[in-house]
Amino acid sequence: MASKTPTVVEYVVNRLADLGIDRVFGVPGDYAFPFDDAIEKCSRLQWIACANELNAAYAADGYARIYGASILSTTYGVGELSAINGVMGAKSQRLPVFFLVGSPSTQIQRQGLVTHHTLGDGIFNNFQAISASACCVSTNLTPDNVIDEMERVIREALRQSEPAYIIVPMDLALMPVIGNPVKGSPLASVGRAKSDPASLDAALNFIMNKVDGAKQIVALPSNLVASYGLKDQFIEFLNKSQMAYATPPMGKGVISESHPSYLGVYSGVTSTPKDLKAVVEGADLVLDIGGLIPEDINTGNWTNQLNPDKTIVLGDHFVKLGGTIFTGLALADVLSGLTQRIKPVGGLHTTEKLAKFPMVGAPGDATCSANFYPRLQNMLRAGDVLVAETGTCMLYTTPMLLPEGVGFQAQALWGSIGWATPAAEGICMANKIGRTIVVTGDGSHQLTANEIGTMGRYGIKPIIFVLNNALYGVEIVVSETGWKYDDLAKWNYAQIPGAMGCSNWFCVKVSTVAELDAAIDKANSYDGASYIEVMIPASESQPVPASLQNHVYKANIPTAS
Ligand SMILES: Cc1ncc(C[n+]2csc(CCOP(=O)(O)OP(=O)(O)O)c2C)c(N)n1
Ligand SMILES: [Mg+2]
Repeated sequence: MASKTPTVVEYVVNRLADLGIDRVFGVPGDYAFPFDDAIEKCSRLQWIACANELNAAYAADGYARIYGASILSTTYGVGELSAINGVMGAKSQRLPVFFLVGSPSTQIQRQGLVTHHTLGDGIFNNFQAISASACCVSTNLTPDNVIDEMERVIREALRQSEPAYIIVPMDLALMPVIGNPVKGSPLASVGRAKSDPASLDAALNFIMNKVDGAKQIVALPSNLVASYGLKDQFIEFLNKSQMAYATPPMGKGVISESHPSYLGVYSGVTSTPKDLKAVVEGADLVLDIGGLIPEDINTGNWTNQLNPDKTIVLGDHFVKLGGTIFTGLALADVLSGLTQRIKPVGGLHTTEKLAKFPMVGAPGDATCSANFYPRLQNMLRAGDVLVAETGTCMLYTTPMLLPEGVGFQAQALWGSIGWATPAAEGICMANKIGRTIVVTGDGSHQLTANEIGTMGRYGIKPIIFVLNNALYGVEIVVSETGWKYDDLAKWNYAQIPGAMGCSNWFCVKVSTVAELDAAIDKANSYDGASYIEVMIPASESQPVPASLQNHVYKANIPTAS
């Protein structure tokens, strides 16, 4: 017996499930009920009921970082606009998030009826323009375009590695599709971009010519290597070439930090180890793999001084050195072409090595950053993903040497506080091999802490460290002390999971090193989620010198002399 023709929404969710995505993060709503129902009925997808749409978008961001793509579902207007900050963050990180939105029916639209979740102006496409601006591709689905459109949207989202906006009105959503449904394949076996063969050959010859003429070469892999699913391919390239490599902060965790060719974290004057800046910038040739983002945090406040005449950018669909540019290329093809052709190249070394943080702190000492981060580092093991929130914790985790097999996720470019807690939910659900360990400041956590209830509901087991300094501490570091707007409401953090219905969570507040050690021991052996509130002295947060702040803000107004 022929199977029933799927409706538009059934087709969409099943076509996306073909990619191997197994969760949908969202908040239901009336215009989106057709999507919500189709998702709940799809046996390959689990609906994750997030506390709000922003959390859902962050969770989808986290899931996509590990699996390679994800699904987010919201209602029209109020839902999608709440999600938009998180979807923009996913775009900045180059993550394919399929953003599903249900809208008022075309019957309502054609009659010009004024409905809820609109501005009362009879206009039904004004939010679409906003949501679509966070995506690289968007589509309005109908029964007769859905099959072609889904192929186009999936291909484009994966080709550009960015979110895709998919909207369908309630009435059309429930009509059967017209045409022959497509059965897709899992993400790992889907081809992404393709290269023009002649351009690829020319680019590879060009790069190899420069490589052969150089004695000291260093590679700088960016997070795009991870977004395009090229981690293993890059490791193959390293093993064959034995090329030295360093990661910019945004590339941290993409590639192993215990590989013999690993040099450290390259970010201008804030590079670790210190002499890495001179080593990278003194090399005959730099291979910038993925395209280093010249953003302030990623470059030690723009103190990177890479010589553009010695830096080949293996970018997103191009290769470039100075004015020589090859286009029509896929990064995957360039990397595999180089791996085939390259021979071992000369090594490059720093005098210092990226080392483990010294273990400091006597049992009776009060907890502080100096004794917390070595302990966090010490507990990491292969398979873990460390998720670091924007704030003071980024300053400590970026130079932290990660053991083999430990991933690292942060939102350095977009930098929207509150990201880490829901993102960790998505990461935890996609990370089937190890633990998800979150470190967040208290201020950031206050934005999205309600996602803890969702974590408890679905039984995931993250380890969460909330650093309680009762302050937006990093704001003081980059500004001044004394502003009341940096003081936080004093929450009893360790009570949050219990209040949110998380049963069997290990929750504790620690204020001494002995308590911290005991809490970490327990979390390491506990078969359940752990939530550890760590007291950090507010006095640690002190402003950096005015000269550095002027450099960071570029706000040094010249005075007439
Ligand atoms: C959505 C958003 N709002 C505001 C900011 C500005 N901001 C950046 S860091 C920060 C404070 C973070 O404080 P906390 O999480 O407590 O970390 P701490 O530095 O105290 O450890 C704020 C408010 C931001 N980056 N994103
Ligand atoms: Mg704080």
